Amino acid sequence: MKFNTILTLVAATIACKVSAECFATQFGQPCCSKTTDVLITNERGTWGLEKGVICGIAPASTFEKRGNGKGNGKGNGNGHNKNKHKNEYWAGYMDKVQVEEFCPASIIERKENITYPEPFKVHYYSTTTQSERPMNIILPPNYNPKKKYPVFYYLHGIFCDEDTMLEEQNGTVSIYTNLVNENRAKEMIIVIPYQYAPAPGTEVPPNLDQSYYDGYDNFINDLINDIMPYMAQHYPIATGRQNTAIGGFSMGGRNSLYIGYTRSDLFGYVGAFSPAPGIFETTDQFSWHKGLFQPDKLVAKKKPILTMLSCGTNDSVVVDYPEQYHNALVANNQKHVWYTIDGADHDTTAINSGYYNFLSSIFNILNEKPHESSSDSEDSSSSSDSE
Ligand code: FER
Repeated sequence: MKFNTILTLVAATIACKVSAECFATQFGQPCCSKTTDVLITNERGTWGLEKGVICGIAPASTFEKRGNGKGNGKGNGNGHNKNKHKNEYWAGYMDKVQVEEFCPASIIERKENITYPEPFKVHYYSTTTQSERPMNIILPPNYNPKKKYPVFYYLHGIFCDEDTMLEEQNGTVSIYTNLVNENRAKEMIIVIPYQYAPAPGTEVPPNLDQSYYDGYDNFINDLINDIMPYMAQHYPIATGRQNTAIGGFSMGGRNSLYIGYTRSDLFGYVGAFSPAPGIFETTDQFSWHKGLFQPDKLVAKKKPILTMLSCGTNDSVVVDYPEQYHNALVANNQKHVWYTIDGADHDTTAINSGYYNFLSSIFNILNEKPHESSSDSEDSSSSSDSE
């Protein structure tokens, strides 16, 4: 990514460690070795923070095990989810996700016998920035304006723009189309906006400073108040959180978590691939971040149908921040899928992997029979809601 070329980065190790036994280890967390400062208390116990990782201080005296929240590991079994009540329909969805650590080369490469959709750029007026703004759209292969399609908002990294995710090596068009061709992803509209959306009068040159991150933090308003209404007005989109996904790489992953968990009423699927620092207040190797949630407030009002977090084990840019988010979700009893990509840095391998696993899991595809055609639309997604 451009980020790598702009900065000299200090390599750091990812803290994917296993620790000595205590109550915390059953939740995939280490025990605190020194600290007794309480970060969060929940029904599992009291938790502290050591070297950026949530650790267990003491178990709750009356602990009641819940049926979820384990959230770590690759491929979460294959529980069969019978559609009982509307509110429970999605309950086991995340258990059906089968993560594949690396996106296969055969899914990244373009094939001669397949027609790939051509992304195109539109401009919309943003009341948030009070300016015309660009965004790219990918319509499904065999697009039929009489159908209705779910929408995936895909967010780029820092110092990038609406074109970056369309660079061929990122696989945005090829992975999507190859998966649809194999009936392994639903037909959807993919929207790739420009994420730097400063409030009028607050624009600053790109830099590693909170004054610049503010323009990214404000993107939530541009997306919800300007882009989503634009999409509803101009394209045949299926509405509702069960038809709306948000995901992205690095700065885009951070914002997907932020937006998805702030507006869980609007987004049912959240993908954070190598998410950047800034969800919680912190100072990383580059700068101070004001934080978007208190650690114990990273909680969705409506349970996500799927939250997926990933990162390379050798990520030298966001280092262990993705793992911290995973830890916070565990501590907050927020079910999610978390996996690491062995040896990957802050790079295309990590992007391809996150995108591949997310695309092949969203919009209820895991409840469809294998090889069933996924392109039928009016009910290309269930009308049920998750809460
Ligand atoms: C940071 C480190 C990395 C940061 C952002 C990033 C907001 C994002 C990297 C990327 O998008 O590739 O401290 O601050």
